Order: sequence, then C-alpha cells, then structure tokens
Amino acid sequence: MFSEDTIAAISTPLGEGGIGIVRLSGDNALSISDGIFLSPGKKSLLDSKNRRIIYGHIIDPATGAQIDEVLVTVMRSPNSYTKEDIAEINCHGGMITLRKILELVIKQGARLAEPGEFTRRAFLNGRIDLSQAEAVLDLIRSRTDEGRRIAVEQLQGSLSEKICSLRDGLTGICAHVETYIDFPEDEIETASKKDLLESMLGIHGELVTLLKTYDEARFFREGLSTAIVGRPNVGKSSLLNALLQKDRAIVTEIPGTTRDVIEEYLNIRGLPLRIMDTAGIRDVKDAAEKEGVKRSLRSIENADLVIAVFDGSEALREEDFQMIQRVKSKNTVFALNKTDLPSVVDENFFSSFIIHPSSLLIHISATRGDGLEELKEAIFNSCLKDWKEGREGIVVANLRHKIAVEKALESMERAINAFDGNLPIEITALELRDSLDKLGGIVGIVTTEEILNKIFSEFCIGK
Ligand SMILES: Nc1nc2c(ncn2[C@@H]2O[C@H](COP(=O)(O)OP(=O)(O)OP(=O)(O)O)[C@@H](O)[C@H]2O)c(=O)[nH]1
Ligand SMILES: [Mg+2]
Repeated sequence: MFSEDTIAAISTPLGEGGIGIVRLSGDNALSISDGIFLSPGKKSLLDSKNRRIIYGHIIDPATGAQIDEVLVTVMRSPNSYTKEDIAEINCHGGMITLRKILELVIKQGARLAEPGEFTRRAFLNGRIDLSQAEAVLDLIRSRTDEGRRIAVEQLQGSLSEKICSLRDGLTGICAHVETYIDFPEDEIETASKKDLLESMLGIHGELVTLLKTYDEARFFREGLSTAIVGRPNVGKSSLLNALLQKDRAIVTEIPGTTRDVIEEYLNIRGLPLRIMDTAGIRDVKDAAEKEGVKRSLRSIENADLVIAVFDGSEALREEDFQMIQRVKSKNTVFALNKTDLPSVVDENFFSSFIIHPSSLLIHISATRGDGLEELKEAIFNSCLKDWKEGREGIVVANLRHKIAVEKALESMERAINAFDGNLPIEITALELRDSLDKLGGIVGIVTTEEILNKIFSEFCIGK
C-alpha cells in the first residue's frame, strides 16, 4: 500500500448527533484503536475477524478514565474504503467526546488526516479512479435527486468506463498511425487511410456528444441561474413571490420598488433554480435605483436563463422594446403578465422578435397564480429540451472533466486535419497521443501532484 502513516479524523459533521464517528486508516489503525479500547471480555481488536463491530469502552490510557461507550468497526486491508486497515469508532455524537477520542488516537501515534485524505488513499491504492473519487464529493454535495443520481453513476464507474473505452479506441488508432511513421508516404493504402479517418471521426463525434452533456448536468448540480427582468412595475417581484409561494419581495404599485437583486432557490421537477428578482430597468437619476438598474443588466449577462416580464394590460413602451433587444441573444422565456386585466398588448409583436430557438411566450397572472405551471414547464424545457428524466447515458458533470474532454477534442480535431491534409504523419501521431493523455487525466492515468492536491483539498476532513 502507498502510505506508511495512519491517519485519523472525525468523519461525521460537527455538532450534536446521535452517533459520531472517528475514523482511522493505515497499518496501525487497529493497534492504535486497541490502545484506547476495552471490551468487556478484554478481547483485542487485533484478534477480531474482518468486518466485525466490537462493543466496548474508550479509556484514556494516561488516567484510566472512561471516555465513552462505543462500537468499533474493524475493516481489514484490502476490504475497506481506502484498501488499508480501517477502524471506525462509533461513539456518542457530541463534539467534546469526538474531540477527546481524536486526541487520544493522535497521542497513540495517528496523524490528523488532511481534507479528502481517506478518498485520496482510496485513489492512490487503486480502489477507485480519479473521476470516481471526485464523484464522492459530488454525491456529498448534491442538492437534487438528479444530481445525486449522476454522482452515484459516476461513482460506480460509468464515466470511467466510457473514457477507458474511448482511450482503447484511440490507442488502437494511435498504434496504427504510428506504424506509418517509417513508411514512405506513397506506400500507405488509400483504403486503410479512409478507415483510419473514419475511426478518428467516430471518436471525435463521441467526444462532441460527451461535451454536450456538461451544461445540462451543470444545471442539476449548481442550479440554473435565472433572472426575472423587465421595466418597472410589470410584476417581477409579484412573480417571484408567486413562484416561491411566499411574500419574499416587496411589491407596491410604485414603479422602482425593487432596488437590490433578490436571490432565492426554487426547485422545478428536480432542477434547482437560483432565481433572481431584479430592479426594473429604466433611465433614472436616483443614485440607488441607478445602481439597481446596473445590477439588473449584469444579472441578464450572467444568467443561464432570463424571464422577461411584460405588462399585458398596458401598451408596450420604449423600455419594453429595449428589453426585447437586450435579451435577444439569451435563452429567454417571455412572460406576459397581468392577464387577469383586459389585454392591450399586440402579441404578434412578440412572435416577430422571439428569435432564440428555445424562447417562448407564456401568459401569466402573478397575482392570481394563472399560468405558473406553464411557465415552470417552459423554464425546464428551455434549458433541458433533450433531457429525459431518469435518462440513461454518460454525463460529464465536473468542470475539470469538461475541460479535459474539450482539450482532447481539440487535439483530435488537429489530428484529423493533419491526417486529412496529408501533413507529415508524425503530427497526427503526436496529436492523437495528446488526446489520449487528456482523456487519461480524467480517470487519473495521467496526473500530477498539483492536480491531486487541488481535487482533494475541496473535500471535508474525514472523507
Ligand atoms: N392585476 C394585476 N396586477 C399585478 C399583477 N402582477 C403584479 N401586479 C401589480 O403590479 C404592481 C407592481 O408589481 P411589482 O411586483 O412590484 O412589480 P415589479 O416589476 O417588481 O416592479 P419594480 O420592482 O418597481 O420594478 C403591483 O401593484 C402589483 O400588485 C397581475 O398579475 N395582475
Ligand atoms: Mg420589484
């Protein structure tokens, strides 16, 4: 195994709980735990069978004082999370007890674990690959059921399998191309060249598909950033309140009520939304409102999705036309509000302006709650048109993986261009190797200490 020292940490969250766990991993995990443990029959943990839970007490060896009544789980190498010997001391979940036990195991020779060090050892000892280690973090952090599902699949190795099969294909192509290096150019058969090119294009296509899954998965993981925008008084804050079903933002009949961006969370069919109510956009002198307008404009720029609200009971104004222009290139859902009042707006006007392929016009009444389900449906579909609930298939959910796939794709493109353009065959070979390395980085075949430090430092201590 990779490490010599034994690490220890509190693996359960800080605070009060029914149970708390101090976890040890390494060659001395069992002997260190045994040094502070006393079972009624004076049985040693070292003699325990694998994967057993032993009842007893934690005793401070310096004073003989009893610290807590515990259960110790014994997992021997290699059948454990880290593939090393692991002892998990299950005690009562109070911080004083947990800290005291941690202190005792450190005194007995364990070292305090770094963030993510248990999982890092699982990776270094070959139990999981790097993408699976990262999935552990995603799983812990997932905020929706869909996010959890993606993480579990990745943890089970679905992404790893896909990457490995792509790498296998690429390795084959690479080997084939490299045999040509010593050949004179004109001796390469045209038919074999065509086959090779087709194989390269095949892998290129798979990389493109893989890359596309990232944005959708990102929405599920991080939330879809959604800005409610429009000129003053069209009912943006009323819409936020209606969607949240609570009186979150101040609503008045006076234009310019909202000044700051108000951010809230909303869950639509498992899709988490970071939804922002913004100040109505208009030309103003008032310094506070002016700053509000600036922030609204920034929200439009940064949002994944914009809900542009218009007041259907009034004729459209210059500010509305400007708004349509502003959101033209964004993924936008248009909400025509106040449909409980007589309609004045000419709807045909919108259809000629809605040019983004996913954009839609939805009729709503924020005060009456009409059209909200249709609006939610439109929000979901606008970003996740092709997303099938409970879908199968590999998803790239992690930014580091996405960048690696992008780089692999770029190299692949250069390889194809070089090969197709009859450039020296070495160039194709080099680019293919590069693509292979970039994919290898996802599962950790090709990695550096620096990358590992960055990945595992994001974990909590004890995982
Ligand atoms: N009849 C009717 N009135 C509405 C509806 N939605 C909002 N209003 C009214 O329109 C006025 C403005 O609503 P707000 O929600 O404050 O509008 P806003 O767009 O947030 O305005 P600013 O914050 O000033 O930009 C209030 O008097 C609301 O009661 C609706 O669906 N029907
Ligand atoms: Mg408002």
